[in-house]
Amino acid sequence: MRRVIFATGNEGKMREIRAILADTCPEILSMKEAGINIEIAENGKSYKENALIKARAVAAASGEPALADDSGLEVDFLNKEPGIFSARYMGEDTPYSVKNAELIRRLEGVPEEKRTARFVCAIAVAFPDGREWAVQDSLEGRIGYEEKGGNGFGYDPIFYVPELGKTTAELTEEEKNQVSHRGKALRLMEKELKKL
Ligand code: ITT
Repeated sequence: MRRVIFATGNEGKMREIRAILADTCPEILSMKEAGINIEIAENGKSYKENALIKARAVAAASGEPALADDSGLEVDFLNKEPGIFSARYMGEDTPYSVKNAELIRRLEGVPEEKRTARFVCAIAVAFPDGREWAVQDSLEGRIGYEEKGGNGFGYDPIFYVPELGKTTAELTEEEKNQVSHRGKALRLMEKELKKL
């Protein structure tokens, strides 16, 4: 697929997506670049449903193929909160330094082995002719005790990957894309798109 619109308003996601898909999809437009300015109600019950809602809306509005990402952080000790509500947790406009501090506070006194968490990412594609599907993958980790690292975005500074001994905010973008939920899900989607 040479040209595709990526249905996201999140700049952090967009940067990663462009790097991950650089080889197979040279022309990836953000919604802004494609001149699409629509409000999309993310009222699905799962990451895949929400990703499909976003991709479908943008394919319909543009008449072009659209990809979308719906992702989130699941903290096991908090019954998988914030999950699909990760962007809206404590309010969409609340700075991540505040959201991250609150998650750390809610895990105060919780031992290492119970701090397990994962990043989940669903990627959906929708074509103007109605064909659509979604894939999903994840990255396992633990919630740290303080913010670490200045790369990435969102919850990256508190998401510690034991195998790497670093948070995802301490990884370079390339390192993160190799192991991340988004990297894995996008590569799964790439494989499916190549079959078309
Ligand atoms: P769009 O819907 O416009 O794509 P959004 O930020 O609202 O942007 P989501 O509804 O999918 O996207 O929410 C995902 C949230 O999960 C995101 O805002 C971050 O808080 C968090 N998240 C997802 N992937 C992440 C990552 O790689 N690193 C850090 N936080 C991540």
